[in-house]
Amino acid sequence: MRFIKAVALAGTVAIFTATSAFAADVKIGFIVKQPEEPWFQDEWKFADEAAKEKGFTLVKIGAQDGEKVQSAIDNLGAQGAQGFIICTPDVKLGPGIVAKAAANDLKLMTVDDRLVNADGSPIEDVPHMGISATKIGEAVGEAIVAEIKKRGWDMKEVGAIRVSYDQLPTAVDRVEGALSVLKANGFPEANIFDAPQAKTDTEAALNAATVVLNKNAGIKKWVAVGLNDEAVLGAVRATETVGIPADSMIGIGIGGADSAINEFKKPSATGFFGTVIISPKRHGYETALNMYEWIANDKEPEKLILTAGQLALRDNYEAVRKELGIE
Ligand code: FCA
Repeated sequence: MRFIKAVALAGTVAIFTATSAFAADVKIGFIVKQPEEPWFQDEWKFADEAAKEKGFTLVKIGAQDGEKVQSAIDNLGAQGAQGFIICTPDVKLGPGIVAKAAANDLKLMTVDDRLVNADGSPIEDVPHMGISATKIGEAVGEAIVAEIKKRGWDMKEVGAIRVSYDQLPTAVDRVEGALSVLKANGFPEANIFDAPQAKTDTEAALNAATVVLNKNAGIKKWVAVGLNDEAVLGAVRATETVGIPADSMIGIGIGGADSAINEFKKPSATGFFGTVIISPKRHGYETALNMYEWIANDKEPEKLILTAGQLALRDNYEAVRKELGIE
């Protein structure tokens, strides 16, 4: 009896050691297209939490173009990683990324921006976590319409800046979601102006929105939509530059990371009226955890997870963040 107990105990210890040794061997890459953007820093922060919790190594890499993506994947392969999560700088790199991952024997998941095939259709085989873009866009549109009504504006006199990045499907879904609600509420289509940004950051959006404002100097009241907070912030900065006061602008972003929070912290309100907060915790922690489970326990992640968002304004963003567990 004593012998059996001893053997059982030794077995337990052996299994325990084997599992923890294995966790330490797991290496997961987390590649993002814009490492300087607060959203991606938050994703990394929450992915780090998963790494700490499970005991695996997380390798964070910024890759702003296709070449950097290729070398990042090769690098992960050479380091002995088993898988990676990526938000690609260009969704059209899809087939190339899939091939590179396979060549390096790396499991692949995507986050935020879904890879597409040569014909533009999504690569459905690669597990993806994105935001429910149309719905979140609609929430932006509803909040803008509510504020237009509250301010008693005549929609015929209002212009809408559509800060656009149409090569990215989730960006199209987000802005079209917002604009569909505006149009359904009587916003004239002729007052919607496209401001194509060269990159998904504030500076590019500022440049694009400035062109629209200068071309339509007769319009004195504006609203703005875009794929993220940076896009809308660019439009807000553009209105400030041309002298449109804060109370004549309603910009609502998507994100809720520091870009938006810093704006809400300013002593007086700007044209950045609100944001739909999305969850970097789900996109960072959960994707990293799912990848770990795939590698360590052969548990395949769901092919498609779409996360929700919640509107936050200057006066309630702290409560909303707390509610979402991202404080
Ligand atoms: C895209 C945008 C990011 C963020 C993310 C969820 O990647 O570029 O700003 O909104 O989707």
